[in-house]
Amino acid sequence: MSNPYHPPAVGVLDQGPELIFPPGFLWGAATAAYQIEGAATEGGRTPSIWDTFSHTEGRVVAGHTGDVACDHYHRMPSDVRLMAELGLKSYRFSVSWPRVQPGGSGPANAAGLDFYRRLVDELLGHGIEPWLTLYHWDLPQPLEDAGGWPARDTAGRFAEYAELVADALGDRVTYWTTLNEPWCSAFLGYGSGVHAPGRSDGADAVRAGHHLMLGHGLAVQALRASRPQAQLGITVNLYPVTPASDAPADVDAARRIDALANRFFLDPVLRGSYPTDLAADLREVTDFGHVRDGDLAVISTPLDLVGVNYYSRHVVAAPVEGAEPEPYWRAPSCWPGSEDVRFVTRGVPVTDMNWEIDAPGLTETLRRVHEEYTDLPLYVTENGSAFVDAVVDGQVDDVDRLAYFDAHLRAAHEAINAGVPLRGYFAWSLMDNFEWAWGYTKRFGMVWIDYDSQARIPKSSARWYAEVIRRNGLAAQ
Ligand code: IFM
Repeated sequence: MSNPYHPPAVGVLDQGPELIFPPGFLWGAATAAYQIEGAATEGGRTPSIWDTFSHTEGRVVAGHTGDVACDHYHRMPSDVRLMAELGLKSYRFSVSWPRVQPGGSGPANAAGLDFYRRLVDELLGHGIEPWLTLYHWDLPQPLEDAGGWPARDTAGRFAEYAELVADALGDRVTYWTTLNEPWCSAFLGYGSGVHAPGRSDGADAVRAGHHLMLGHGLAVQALRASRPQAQLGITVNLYPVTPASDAPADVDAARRIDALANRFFLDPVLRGSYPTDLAADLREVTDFGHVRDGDLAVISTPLDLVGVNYYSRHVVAAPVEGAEPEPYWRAPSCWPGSEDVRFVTRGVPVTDMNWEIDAPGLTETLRRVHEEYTDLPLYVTENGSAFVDAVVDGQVDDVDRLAYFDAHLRAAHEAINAGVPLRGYFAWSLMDNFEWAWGYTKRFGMVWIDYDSQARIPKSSARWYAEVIRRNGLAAQ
């Protein structure tokens, strides 16, 4: 039986002078609560790990915090009007756990839920499909104090929180994703410590990854029970991983990084097992004693969709003597058990994050998920780029970002042509925002934010994207 929520993706493409996407393709843009809302202490909200982290000296560039961010909490109605002007069909946002359940336990906070009720009602009133993410990294601080994601109890707490949100918003939200990018929460948060809560222990990172997925599975079960009509999924950040050469040592380095970056999450969620090579690679780090009987059945609870976030490719090689350690997400501590793998820079154009631009990698990634893992509908739940923008005569002409989107949409279209049931695409991000450890120094938005005046200026990419949405496709090249 065809699924009424996901229009068909294959066999309906116009092959004429334009690249036309399937009817009903869900064109959207995404944000996350801590990155845009501000109002950190209003309406009963309590601190999350990102409040603590960003207020700790030396953790975030220039000491930036999300205290005010884009002030979206106060400007939400006009932000939704802007989305409507751009013609967005959907808006992907995240709910702030410490706003709706202060402290991470106990009853819901009516004022917090009310903000999201109003947001959803505004969206629906403008014909924009709300897409709700339950967890985009803002763990309530008391849950971190009790052990954080390395502690099993956090998974159960997450499911309770999911139920509170479902009770309040389940009557008006169809699309739900549980976690955003559990790799980042686990490996940047507990492995390298460059993200909140800033801990650095390989075994904890692996435990965190498992408990995040356990929380995901428990939340899916709770949501399914209370909202049988909801469309449920998870968002994972995936990378094609390519060996720098066909030398066996480079091929093995690529296998190890692929296991940690991709298969660590895809296999449990979509196959109900951990990859056997991963356990062998990690034997010095953990014995996986934290995995209990029944966990993998919970983690692989059936879904309705899979969200893929795509930004770049990893090219890896075996170590060379005396090589310099890599920065940020290439730091060895992000990759427990693969500390000696080297990430190779190919000299291709990069974004302001220094991430290599590799649009074919999106096609490859979507095809892999579909061909190796699942027939479920796929959505690109994030794709985008940071570049240095400037306001000139009141305009922001972000040609590099526009070209990035254009190339990646062509790659997405190619995946559809290859048979991938891709049903939507969400640009990251609707607006410039708090880019985690980089604070406000990196701009990913289609809409410029003036952080002094909070003025919004749609950039060239926003106007271009509005036209893509209007025509449901791109001009042929
Ligand atoms: O800003 C982040 C987002 O929160 C998660 N995915 C990657 C984006 C760019 O780094």
